[in-house]
Amino acid sequence: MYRPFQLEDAKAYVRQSSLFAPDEPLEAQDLADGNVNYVYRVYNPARPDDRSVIVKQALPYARIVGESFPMPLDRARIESRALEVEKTYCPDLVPRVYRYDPEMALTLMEDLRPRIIMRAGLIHQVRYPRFAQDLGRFMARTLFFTSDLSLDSDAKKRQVVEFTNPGLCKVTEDLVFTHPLVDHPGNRWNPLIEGDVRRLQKDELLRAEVADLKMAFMTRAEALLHADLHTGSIMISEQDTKVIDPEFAFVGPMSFDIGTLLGNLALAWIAQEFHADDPERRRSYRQWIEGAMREVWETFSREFTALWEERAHPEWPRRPYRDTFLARLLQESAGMGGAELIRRVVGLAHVMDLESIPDGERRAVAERMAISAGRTWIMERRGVHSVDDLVALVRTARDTVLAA
Ligand code: SR1
Ligand code: MG
Repeated sequence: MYRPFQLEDAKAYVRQSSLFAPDEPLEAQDLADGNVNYVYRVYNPARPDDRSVIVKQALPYARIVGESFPMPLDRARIESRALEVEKTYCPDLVPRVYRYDPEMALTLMEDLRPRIIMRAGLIHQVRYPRFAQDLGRFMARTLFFTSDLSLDSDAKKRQVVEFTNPGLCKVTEDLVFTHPLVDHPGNRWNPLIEGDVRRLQKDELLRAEVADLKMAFMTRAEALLHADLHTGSIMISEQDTKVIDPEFAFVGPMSFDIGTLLGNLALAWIAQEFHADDPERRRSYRQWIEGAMREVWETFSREFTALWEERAHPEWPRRPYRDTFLARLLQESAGMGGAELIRRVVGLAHVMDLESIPDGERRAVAERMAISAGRTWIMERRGVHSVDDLVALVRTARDTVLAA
């Protein structure tokens, strides 16, 4: 029978898992810092660096909100299966799964220490030399090989069924696309930006564009998405990168993964206004983030193009259709990224990049930049032809807010 685990339950579970010797000493540590699940690390205190495992358990609700925010346990199945699929195409970029237990909605997986959550590194201006190429390749390969460009028509339809994830898709539909632009009790924001939020929520043209993006999210079964690909879903070091937490996975529009990632890099860029107090340090770190945004997209489009050229079903034409496809994909990614920028300021689930700015006035400045950049990424997306266009819109948002 399912029951939520406490620290001791996690230890006892691992003890009987045969991953450790019967007499091996074990300790457990609570690691949960995401929004939704329990996460424990169980380890041998005499050999903590090479004898450890992660116990991740889904709760029937979102951990940070409580029972008023139900979330299906089936997400543990979705996550373990998505990790298997991702491993097929990018074995070096995902954690190893040792066991999935459907009854306990629990997964035993590789402990990724000493890598850290990328968002924390970005806040402290850490540069990750492999990140952009790793994420560009991750998205190119997972999105290409799970799309109709690569899968047979019947296998693709079976994939849609297997990864039907209604509960978690609804969370995204609400939290990313619907709630931030209406008066919803789940929303929260810094009271100092009340006027900006109310203006945003009265913007009917913006609401129409976001409705169009939501329609794409809900109806376009293009490829198996990670579907929560923000910088909190990446564990990283200067040596390598792991993409974690694909519990929101479903078959949807590729632009959602690309846009979520670019939007979160833009949030990191904006938050440097206060995290990097020294102007030279700020300028140089922002330059690194801009380079990473560019390289993510360039690696993605180069590898995706090569796969299309060499591996796509012959039924799919190459050029000029491929060029049209990629141009549209970047524009729609801008829109998805814009929705992400806005919802992280106005919606239920905020991000540490901004939340860790202690002074409310200073945080409000960064939040206004995020709202303004998000709005222009959405409204002006049809004029976006490169990542430089997206960077330019973020810089304009910064300049406009600072000049006001
Ligand atoms: C209550 S869940 C809120 C958010 O956390 C996840 O990481 C997703 O981003 C979701 O929108
Ligand atoms: Mg997550």
